[in-house]
Amino acid sequence: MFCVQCEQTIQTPAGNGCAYTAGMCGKTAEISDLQDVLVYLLQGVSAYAHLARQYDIVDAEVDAYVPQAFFSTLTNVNFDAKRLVAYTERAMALRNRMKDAYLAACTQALATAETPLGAGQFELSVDKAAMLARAPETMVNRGLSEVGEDIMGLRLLCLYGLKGVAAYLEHARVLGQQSRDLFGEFHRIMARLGEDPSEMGELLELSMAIGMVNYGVMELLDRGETDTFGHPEPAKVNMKPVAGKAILVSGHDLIDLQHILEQTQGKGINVYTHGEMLPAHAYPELGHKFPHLVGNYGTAWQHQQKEFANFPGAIVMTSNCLIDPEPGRGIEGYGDRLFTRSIVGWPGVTHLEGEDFSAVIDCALAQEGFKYDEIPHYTTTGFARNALMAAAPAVIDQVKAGNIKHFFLLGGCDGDKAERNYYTQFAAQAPQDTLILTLACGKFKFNDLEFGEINGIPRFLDVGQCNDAYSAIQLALALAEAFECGVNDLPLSMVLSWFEQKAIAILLTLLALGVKDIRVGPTVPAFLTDNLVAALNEQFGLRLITTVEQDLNDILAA
Ligand code: FS2
Ligand code: SF4
Repeated sequence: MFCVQCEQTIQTPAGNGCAYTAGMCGKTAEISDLQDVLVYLLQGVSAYAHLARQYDIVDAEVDAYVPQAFFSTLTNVNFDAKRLVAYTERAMALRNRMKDAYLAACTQALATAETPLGAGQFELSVDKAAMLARAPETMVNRGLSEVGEDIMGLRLLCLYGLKGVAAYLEHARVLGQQSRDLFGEFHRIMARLGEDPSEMGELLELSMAIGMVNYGVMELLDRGETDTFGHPEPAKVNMKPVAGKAILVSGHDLIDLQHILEQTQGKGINVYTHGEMLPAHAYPELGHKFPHLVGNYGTAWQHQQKEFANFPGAIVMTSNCLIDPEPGRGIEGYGDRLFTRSIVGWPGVTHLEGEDFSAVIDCALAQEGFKYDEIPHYTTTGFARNALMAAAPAVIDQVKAGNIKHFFLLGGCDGDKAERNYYTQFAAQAPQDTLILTLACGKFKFNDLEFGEINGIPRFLDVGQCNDAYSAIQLALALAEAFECGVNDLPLSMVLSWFEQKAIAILLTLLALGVKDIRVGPTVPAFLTDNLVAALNEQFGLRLITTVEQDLNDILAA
């Protein structure tokens, strides 16, 4: 196995990456190897999907399938060998279908068919043993000794960034939003990565193309969410439980939450959000419509083993981040109360397809539920695009009057490392005449603090999930227009926290849009070499966080 895609990857002086019997996330060597074979084969599917587009052959099932199956290999998504083998079988069938369609079109046009290099030529009789036997040739760091660490680092930046794009393509697809052009660009890049490109210039171009395709996909997803559930309106969310039977919904797929809310109406069950689902409270067709969506339970993903063990009801994981539901170490397992959806999987945990959540409801009714109300504690969420635009004129007035001096976007993932307390301290120490925008699960590091207001404008603005980076970008563009300057000239600083591959995709989007001087933490991605970090610093001003005091001083002095 070799995997270096997330922030908690193993780092040693001898080399970075999870490379032995299991990763820090609990992914075994077997699962990692199966995922490598799946990804390589998917690159081959994209190779033929890309070639077939020359003849205007577009297969909607292939367009949907490649990102969906690729998403299953993202950190903390799918640990189930059986399902990974099944995804690979399907990928092989679709690769052959695309190849046949392309070859037939070439024959008809009397043209010579191209043979894609690398992944496009991969043949496999799909079963687990055969996949494991072929895994070494598909490992994500294949060819390292020929190309060196800098080129490998750029390949991995592209591969992992594109994996984040795949996740957002799938989230948009389940809301009925698909784009032929964006799928086409996705296949082009996926196919090229399967050919193991080795030129630094080309890989840098590909990374910027990934950033731009991700911008389009986040826009698509924003449309899917706002068309389906309305535009978020800021909502106060109780972060403490109330008495009664309970269902907890985690992950990013709002449509699952809607189904659950509809099907639990009048059944005496309270529904709670968890982690990245928190912003759902702000959507008119979710939080505003269903009073039995009573609040949020718990914090970010890395605390789920304790929080889920103590949750006296059923738990639904709609997307990442999932970790072992039978942890031991004195923590009671909850695998029998856990349900996975979409591409999420854990062996032995019930996986639900379709729109019927009666198994979840039955499970919740059989559990004890919360015995009493805890004293409420609130956070506010829902400052997405429309709410931010509505507030923009007042914000601009306060900037002009000198009452708002700076904006911080303190967004991204949460995680286990103690160094992540930087983000709590940064939020707490940001001067009173500054606004803090946040998004994604990193907000749980500070969304229980009191920030107050500046002349009626809340100092703390929770924009939403990670993909709502799209909303934050729209605000930055609107402010730049209002002040007749570039985004980089605004008193706006981005201090991001990364954990998994969606954060890589968003970072590439910001870089591709020309945003400079972004700070990232708690560490630099382990696949980026010192040379690459230096190059990104030179070109984009990208830098690692230092101390809160130093960074605040530097930012505010600039
Ligand atoms: Fe948090 Fe995990 Fe949103 Fe990430 S719940 S680290 O997937 O995408 O952020
Ligand atoms: Fe290691 Fe992260 Fe890969 Fe898991 S996802 S194996 S922790 S690098």
